[in-house]
Amino acid sequence: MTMDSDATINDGYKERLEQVRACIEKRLDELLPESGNERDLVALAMRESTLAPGKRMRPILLMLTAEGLGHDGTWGLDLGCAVEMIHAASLVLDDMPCMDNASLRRGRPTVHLKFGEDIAILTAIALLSRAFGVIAAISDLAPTIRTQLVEVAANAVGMRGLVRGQFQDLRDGQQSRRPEEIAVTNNLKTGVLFGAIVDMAWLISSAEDSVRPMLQTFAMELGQAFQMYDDLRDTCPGSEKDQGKDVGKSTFVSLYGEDKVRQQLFVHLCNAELSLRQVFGDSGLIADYMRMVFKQAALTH
Ligand code: GRG
Repeated sequence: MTMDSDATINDGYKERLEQVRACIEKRLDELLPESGNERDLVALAMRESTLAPGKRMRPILLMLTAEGLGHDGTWGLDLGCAVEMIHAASLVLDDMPCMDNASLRRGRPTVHLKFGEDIAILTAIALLSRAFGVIAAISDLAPTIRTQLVEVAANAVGMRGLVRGQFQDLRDGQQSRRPEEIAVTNNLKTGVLFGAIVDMAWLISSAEDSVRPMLQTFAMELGQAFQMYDDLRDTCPGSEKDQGKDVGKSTFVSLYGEDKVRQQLFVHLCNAELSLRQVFGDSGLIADYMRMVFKQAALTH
């Protein structure tokens, strides 16, 4: 995989990507409607935190994977939006004073700064329950599949995923950690949600059983790469979120330095692309998309 400009990306692919992105924005807007009451601060914060300009990487990945696996319906869109709400909830909590104490997210003041900590907590809980409600309400889907989708999402949020990853990061990240420990935490914080995304895509398509573990390998490699990218951004001025939040924390960047982390990131991306090829052959919309997202990680500053 090369991380050069997106001049290499086929125009048809770009157009498809923009269509997917536009569908996601529209559906999120529908799923989190304005309450019509300006005092309804939780509803407002749910909308603002989720609709704020994020990359939408998770719903895009879900829709592209489902499409690549042969799904031609609309289930991927609602699932993607549900995952984006879970992700938004995790960002609201992560930014709070008891965690990262951040002031900027997606280029805007964090939810607790704008609305207060009480509203931030309620917003995260409401987004999580909305996400599960959206999954459970997907119509025309076999009940056994729907139940599995709910289980996949629940595992990704709880003690097998985001919550455990965040707990490890908050408590163990203050001491020196072995590289294997950092990798486990990064997987829980970031890789497991990507794993849930590709598993959901697999569950709603009629792809063969054999591709499921390949998709998981792809997701875990992507998760490692993406958490490295996120850690590198911590020192990048001009980002859409706070810098310097990792000072004093044990991360791959503090352990190895930025240059080595960039090299490792590249290795994880190559591994991710290998797994993608095993599943999809050479037709690489997802690989193209990954290149676009990671292009910035190659920048020196
Ligand atoms: C109950 C959902 C829930 C979570 C509780 C707070 C928490 C546990 C977990 C947070 C874990 C965390 C902050 C992981 C980092 C994930 C990450 C790399 C975020 C940045 O993602 P981007 O760059 O953000 O895709 P945008 O804004 O573009 O969507």
